[in-house]
Amino acid sequence: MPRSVSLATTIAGSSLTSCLYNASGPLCTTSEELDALGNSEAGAILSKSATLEPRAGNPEPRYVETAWGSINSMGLPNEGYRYYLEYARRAQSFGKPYFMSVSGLSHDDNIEIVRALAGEAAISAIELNLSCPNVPGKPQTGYDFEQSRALLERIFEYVDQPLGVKLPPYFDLPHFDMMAAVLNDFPIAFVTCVNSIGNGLVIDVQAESVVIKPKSGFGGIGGDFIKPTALANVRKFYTLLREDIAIIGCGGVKTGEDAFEHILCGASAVQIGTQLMREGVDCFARIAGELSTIMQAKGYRDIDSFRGKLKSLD
Ligand code: RRO
Repeated sequence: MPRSVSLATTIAGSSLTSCLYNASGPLCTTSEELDALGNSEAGAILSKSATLEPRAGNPEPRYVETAWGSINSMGLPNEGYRYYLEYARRAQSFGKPYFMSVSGLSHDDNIEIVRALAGEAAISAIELNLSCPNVPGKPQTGYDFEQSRALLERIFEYVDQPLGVKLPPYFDLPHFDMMAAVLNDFPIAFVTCVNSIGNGLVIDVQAESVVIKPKSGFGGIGGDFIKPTALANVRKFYTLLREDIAIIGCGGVKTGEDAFEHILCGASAVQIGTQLMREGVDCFARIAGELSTIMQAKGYRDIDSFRGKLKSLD
């Protein structure tokens, strides 16, 4: 990385030496995977969305890579929140923030988990997942504005650490306004835009079949196709939310140029999902190098020099 360039950022009061880290989901479920993130150039460690109790998740095959990205219906496989709480102490040795993703199966579960995490200083922040598309029978909370408000009202009675939310992608402009009106009423530290585009379908023409087993083949779409949607969501929430709410971009980031685009739209940090699955933790150093080269060529010394400064044509 060119010396004159800094990729440092601050999220929820925590300093990150690199604005690039993992999306919750790929390669962050076991302590070995979390250690690998700790030893990599990722700016933070974010754990797999945790439920109250451990879950095996949906039947396999449940993740398939395609030429353009991925489809998944993992179904929230995770070790249960106690495991990720316990891991927080070990995470400290890496000298970078440790964020915990929480995705209780009910409002009560989410409350119970955030109450249990209270007082644990080694958890730098909580990313509350309002957007898992893959648990049969459980709608995505983020698409129900009243439910989102009701959950946040209860969560903020109990939560101790700074809290952000992981949102599903929105596609209709009034929906951005409606969700922003909810979020602006709470002391939210950050929003992560976006989760996978829910319930897509990938087909194997040779076999005349779907490619993943759960939910008749329907699953969350990640990768190249979701970048324009992710950028739109980052941009919209950057313009609609209070200034103190950081935006974290997630969706379609394979290169330094992709990360640059997210930051230009307003992202203070950028998460990597499908590409992390494909390439492993070396993606963080590679993308950091590419982003630094772009910044140096443009004369930007840090990400605040261009964050949010996307130009319009009018
Ligand atoms: O585990 C999953 O199936 C999953 C989750 Br929790 C999520 O938030 N997003 C996604 O694409 N898959």
